[in-house]
Amino acid sequence: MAGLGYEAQGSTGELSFCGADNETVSGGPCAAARMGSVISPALEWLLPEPLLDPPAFAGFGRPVSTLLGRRGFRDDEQLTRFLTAGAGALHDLSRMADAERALDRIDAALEEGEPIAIWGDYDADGMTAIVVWVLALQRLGAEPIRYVPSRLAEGYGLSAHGLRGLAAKGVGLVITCDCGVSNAAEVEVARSLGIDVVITDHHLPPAELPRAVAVVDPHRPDCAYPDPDLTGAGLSYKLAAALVARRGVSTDGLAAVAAIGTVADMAPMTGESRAIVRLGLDELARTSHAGLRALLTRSCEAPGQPTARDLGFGVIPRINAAGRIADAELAMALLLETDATRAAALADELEVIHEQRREMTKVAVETATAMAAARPGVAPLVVRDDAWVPGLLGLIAGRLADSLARPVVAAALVGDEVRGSVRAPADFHAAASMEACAAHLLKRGGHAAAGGFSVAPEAWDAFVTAYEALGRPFPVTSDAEPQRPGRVPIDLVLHARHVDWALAAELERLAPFGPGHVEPVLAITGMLVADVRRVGAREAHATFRMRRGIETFDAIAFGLDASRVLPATGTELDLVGTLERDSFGGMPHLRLRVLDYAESAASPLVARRLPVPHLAPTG
Ligand SMILES: [Mn+2]
Repeated sequence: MAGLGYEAQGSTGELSFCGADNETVSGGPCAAARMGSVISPALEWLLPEPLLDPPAFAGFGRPVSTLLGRRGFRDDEQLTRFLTAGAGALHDLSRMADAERALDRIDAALEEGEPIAIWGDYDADGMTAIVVWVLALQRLGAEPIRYVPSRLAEGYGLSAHGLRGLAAKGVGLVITCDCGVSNAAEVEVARSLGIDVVITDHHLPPAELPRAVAVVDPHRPDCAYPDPDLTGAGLSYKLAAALVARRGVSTDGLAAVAAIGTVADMAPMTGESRAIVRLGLDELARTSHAGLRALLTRSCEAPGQPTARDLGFGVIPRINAAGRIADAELAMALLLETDATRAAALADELEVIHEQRREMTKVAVETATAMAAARPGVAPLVVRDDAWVPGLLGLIAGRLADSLARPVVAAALVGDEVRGSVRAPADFHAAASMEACAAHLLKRGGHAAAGGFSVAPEAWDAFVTAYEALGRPFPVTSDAEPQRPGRVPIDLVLHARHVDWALAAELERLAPFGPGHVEPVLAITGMLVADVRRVGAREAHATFRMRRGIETFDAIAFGLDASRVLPATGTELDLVGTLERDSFGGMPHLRLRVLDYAESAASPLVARRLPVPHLAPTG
């Protein structure tokens, strides 16, 4: 019965306007051109395709049913399986190549009391993967050494230096997580030192696998595992949970940590990763673990009910901050701390690091933005400042690439070499671009959207000349359309009167969101501006009090561009954003997190504006 809005009118009710088609109506071209002073959208609104015959799902009104139909759901059974994905959705490990061999070797080490080391990575996936293994092995009576390579001195993956140190400590077994599959040479070093290596990794393996005791990687061509999208932490969880289950020990609490790494590595929120995140969020909600509680208290909107969004925007940036500008050990120590007093102290320390990281990133992005402004149109663009720390290069390149919609390299002198991070839109292949300039580079690695490299300082100028000459798209054969900045795909177009708690509750049931299943974006029409004002430090945000009939409706735009014109009181305004429950200050109320807005007269929604939608009983 709920939700008779534009969506609910069905496709026949969706009007074409001004020659624009229904799928992609860009920035209100007709109305905006007509009226110069009218507030137009800042982004391009990609309106949803009308569904001829939207399916109906039990427990969902027509708007959300339509959305689910657009996302490919066909019947209640399929939808329920997706929404309730949990332990039952985890795949059996028997089809994972080498998993059995890996577990057998670890079992043997436990039997013998052989010293074990866990080798991970300095990002949130790598750190949480280590913690999952440590928690599991502690439950089985072992106290493994945890090893994160130095970002400055060693870099990503196994290193001969680190392996020698572990050998000196008597380590007989190294388990890698989130790395290792490309370390054939280092595995030979380990062998010569008498160390067995069990590799668990989710990166693409090279043609020739390392000669390790076991190489567990769902991307192995000979691996029949049904879901290759596990992250380093997710894969560690699968193996570690199987190991403790072999001995009849509880796996409780392992998914809580694995969920953090799974969200951090942007795993699709569809398959097994979705099940791990759902299990993990449940565990986090009821955890009494001191370290996790201390972290959640400082980083979640409602620490008793953490969401994937809390992980993405609160928990993970804090864990990553340790690995970027301080020491990964700080974050891992916190995730493993069982004493409340010590956990609070560690969490406070991490809080300071996190704040420093934010400030350093802000300053660096401002510098980089100024460099970019001096070179308009250059793409790919290379920026370098030797004051930047290596842990921030990826963030700087990413922010700049997003805001400019151009491929960007951010680089800095680190020790005796220049390191760079590439971030690129869809028409530019980062790994291929480095390949094309390989003659200038010392090291390189990455994939389509991101990569990293190092170059000798004396080769820097030649590299920049060659790299910026690549042009885009790259490779040139690519027919990918150059990415334009600022597009927002919209899931539902609704009249304000249909935005209510029932709709919010239906949308909440679809969480967790992530790649492959993004948080639904609504475009809402039918509201007048009661009051809009800039708020926050440096007036970075704007709050909207809207009027719909006799009711008010709140919205907030975080990080609203300073140049964006605010609408005057009484303006008819269409809002685009995500619906959220705001509990700040006690009484929970509905709020739209605004991505963009436009005066109704200039809004792309005029293409969908219908004759007054009458509320009539349906279904
Ligand atoms: Mn990873």
